[in-house]
Amino acid sequence: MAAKEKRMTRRSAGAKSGKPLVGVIMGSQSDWATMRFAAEILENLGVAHEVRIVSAHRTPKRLFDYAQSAKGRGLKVIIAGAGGAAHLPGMTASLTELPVFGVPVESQALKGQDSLLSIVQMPAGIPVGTLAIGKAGAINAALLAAAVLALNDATLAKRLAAHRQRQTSAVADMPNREG
Ligand code: RP5
Repeated sequence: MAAKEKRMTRRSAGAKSGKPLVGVIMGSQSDWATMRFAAEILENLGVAHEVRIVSAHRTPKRLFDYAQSAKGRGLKVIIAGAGGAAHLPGMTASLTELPVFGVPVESQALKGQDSLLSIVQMPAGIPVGTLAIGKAGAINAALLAAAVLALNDATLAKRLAAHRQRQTSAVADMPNREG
């Protein structure tokens, strides 16, 4: 794929083969500010992943090519983030048998309510696992993708457990009254 298609591939040291297992796609460069949190979590957990801009309405051919080749290329899960009338996750899910997790990106006009409803209200038959709007959704999509992969990867399961443990340990017993 050409550089102009803004491809970014991240290989993680802990991944068995280095081949991407998770595809993180987004409708626009502007979505990166949100979707980078998904990539960050995958990076920290050592999950091999790739990051692409794939717009359902601006680059429909790219979307078809990406989704239809995803399984054959070895991807196991796709995380798709989009804002506005966010048809990207649903269209992606319609073109692949892989599990697709949708992240509603916060739009300016409606604060991501439009994105959320577009992604979550899939008619029966083509599921999209829909996360929260914005950063929390991006983080949780990555954690969910890792949890799916961890079902068949004991090393990753341990990393996920350690991640949770660090999160738990970081919660103080009492609030800092100065903060
Ligand atoms: C969607 O429209 C994208 O997912 C993005 O969230 C939104 C706005 O895109 P830009 O106008 O910033 O490219 O396609």
